[in-house]
Amino acid sequence: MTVRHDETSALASFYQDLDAVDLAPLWTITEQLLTPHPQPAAVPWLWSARTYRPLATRAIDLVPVERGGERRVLSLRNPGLGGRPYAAGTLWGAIQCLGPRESAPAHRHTPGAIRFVLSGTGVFTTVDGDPCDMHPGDLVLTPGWNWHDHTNTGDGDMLWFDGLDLPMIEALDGVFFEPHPEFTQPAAGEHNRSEQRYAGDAHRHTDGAVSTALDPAHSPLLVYRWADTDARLRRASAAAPDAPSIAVEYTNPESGASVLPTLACGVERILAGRGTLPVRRTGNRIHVVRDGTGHSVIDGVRFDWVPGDAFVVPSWSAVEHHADDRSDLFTLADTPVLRALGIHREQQLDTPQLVTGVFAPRSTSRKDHQ
Ligand code: GTQ
Ligand code: FE2
Repeated sequence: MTVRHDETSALASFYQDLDAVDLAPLWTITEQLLTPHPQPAAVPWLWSARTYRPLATRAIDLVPVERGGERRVLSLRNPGLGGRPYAAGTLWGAIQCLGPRESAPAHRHTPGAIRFVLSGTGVFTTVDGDPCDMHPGDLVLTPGWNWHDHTNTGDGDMLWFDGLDLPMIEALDGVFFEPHPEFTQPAAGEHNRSEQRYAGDAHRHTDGAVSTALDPAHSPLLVYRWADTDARLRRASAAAPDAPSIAVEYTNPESGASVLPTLACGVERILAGRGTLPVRRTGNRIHVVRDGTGHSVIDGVRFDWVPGDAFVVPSWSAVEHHADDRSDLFTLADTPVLRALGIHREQQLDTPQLVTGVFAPRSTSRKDHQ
C-alpha cells in the first residue's frame, strides 16, 4: 500500500499530538504487550558461592549493621532487570550475613520473607516475639507485617539466603515498612514456640509443582528443620524407588497450603547420576543448592552448580536438573499467586534440551580470596 506524502505527515503529526497529551496508540505496541507466552525481562542467571562467600566476609568486616541500613544483605541482581536489585520480576533473593554477637534491628514490612540457612550456628530470628533458632538447612518464615530481628549469639559468621515477594508487593503498590521502637524485640523467654506447638509432618510430596492448596493466611509454623525435610524426602524416595527425582513442599500444617500466601518453598532431590525432563512453568523460581553437585539446563544453557550456589529460572523457561552425586535443590517460587489468579500453566517436554551454551558465572577480579 502506498501512502501519499501528506497522509504520512498527517499520521506523524497525529502521533505527536497523541504523545503530547499522554495518549498512546495500542496498535503500534500491541505485540510487545500481548506476547504469545511470558517474556520475562529477567534472564536465567547463577551466583556462585565461591564468589559471594568472600564478599560476604568482606561485608562483615567493612559494613556495620545499623538502624537505617537495617540489614547486611547482598541482593542477587538479575542483569536483565535494568539495574533493579531483584533476582526475578517478582522475587527478591539475597545473601544475608551476621558476624559474631551482632544483631540486625527489629522491623516489619508488608512483603513476606523466607530464610534458608547456608552456614553458621548460634543465630536466631525473633518473629513476632517467637525466637526461632537457625541451623544450616532450616527454613524460617517471617510473614508479612510480622516484627522480626536477627541475633547472632555465637563466635562465627552466619550466612543465609533471603527470599521476599518485595518486587511483587512493590508492583501492587502495597509496600509499608516500620521500624520497631526497640532495637530488638523484648527477650521472649522460650525459643521455638511455633515449632513446639506445630511439631509434626509439615511437608507434602509433590510432582515438583509446588503449592496446589491456597490459603490467604501464612503458616503458623515458623521454622522447618532440615532433619524433618530430609526425613520426608527419604520417605518419598523409598515410596518411589525408580523416580530420578523427588520433590517435597513445605506446607502450612493447618491447611496444607504454601508457607506464605505469596510464596511457596520446596526441596527437589535428584538422585546420583539421574536427571529430570525439561518443564516450563509460569512464575519465577530461585533455587539454592543445599547438597550435591550437578547442573541444570535452562533454555538450552548449561548451569553447573555446587552447594551454596543460587540460580534463577524465569517464568516459562524450560528447565531440567541433572545430579552428579545426590543433590538437594531448595526452591522458592511465586506459584501461589499464579494459582490464586488462575494463570498457572505447566508444560512437560518429553526430550532433554539441546545444550547450546555453558553459563560462565561472574567472579571478582581480586581472585576469590577466603
Ligand atoms: O532480614 O529483614 O534480604 O527486611 C531484605 C529485606 C532481608 C530482613 C532482606 C529485609 C530483610
Ligand atoms: Fe525485614
